[in-house]
Amino acid sequence: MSDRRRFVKLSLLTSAGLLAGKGLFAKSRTGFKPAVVKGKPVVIATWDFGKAANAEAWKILEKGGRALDAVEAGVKVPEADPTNQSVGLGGRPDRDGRVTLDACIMDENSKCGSVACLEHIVHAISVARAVMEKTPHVMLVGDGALQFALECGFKKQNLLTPKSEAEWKDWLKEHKYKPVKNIENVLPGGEKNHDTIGMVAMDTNGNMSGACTTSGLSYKMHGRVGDSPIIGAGLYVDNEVGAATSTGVGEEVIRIVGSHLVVELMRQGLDPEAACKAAVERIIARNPEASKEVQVGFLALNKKGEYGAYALQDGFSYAVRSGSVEDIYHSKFHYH
Ligand code: SD4
Repeated sequence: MSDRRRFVKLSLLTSAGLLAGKGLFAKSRTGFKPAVVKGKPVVIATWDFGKAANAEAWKILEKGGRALDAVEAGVKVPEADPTNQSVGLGGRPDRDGRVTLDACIMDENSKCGSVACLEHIVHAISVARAVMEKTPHVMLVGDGALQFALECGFKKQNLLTPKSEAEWKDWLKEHKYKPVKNIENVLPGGEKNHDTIGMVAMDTNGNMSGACTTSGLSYKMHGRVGDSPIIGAGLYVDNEVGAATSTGVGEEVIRIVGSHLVVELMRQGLDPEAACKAAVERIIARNPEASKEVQVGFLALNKKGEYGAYALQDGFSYAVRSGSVEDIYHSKFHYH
């Protein structure tokens, strides 16, 4: 997994070479500096699997469709993928063996919807959108979220795949059944045990939306909710300024209301990467020792179509799709 993430590719499409000559791209051999593409439409998403999600979102954006529809369609790709063990179907369960999903969505009018600790429904993001569009509320949790989803016609199904179930049973053998700080961050063998898809987009009309969906930290306590469904923490969109999303250990993100912070920093004039970096530094300043042990990554897009990311640790990647770029980049990070 980490090797794959270290794999950095900066293969811009053919026109990119010409554009680079004109200084439109900040081209870098390492790939650490993202190409700056001003313009719309554009969609960015967390991790390598964001690339396939962006491709789905792009089908809507390139036809002039709405960013809200694009981000929902985009994140449904990893939600439906049983091999992705951090989102939707096939997500790793909590300590009780229950797959509980967190998701939220936000549009250009600051309308938003969210579900937390939702079981048995693959497309948590679509339930979140239904909360936004069909109820007077922003957030539904647990049984109430499930009840609402079923009333809306979503299909109930078992989200625990045989692979995730077998791994959970193995995990139970070696781990004490109690919360231990940071045990959630790394699986036996050193593999990181969590990811999330956070996606933000700007459509041809210049409107921005975002979506974030996850099964959360693996083997979390039952009922634990992370940053991903919390508007302002895992996702924030301000159509005047920009949008941001996060991945990593949600508790750290919630403490600084991370995505909202990134957007506010962009409002004050920081570019997306600088805003993400400042948010990461806020986490470090709050608790320098704890910040060494966890991963958090932020990803942001501003109204000009510029994007950037920053993470606590090495390994965070993000995918970009625009009229001239379809690629995966390696985020800069603090701890070397
Ligand atoms: C959470 N932020 O539940 C999510 C998990 C995640 O990379 O993003 N992991 O805390």
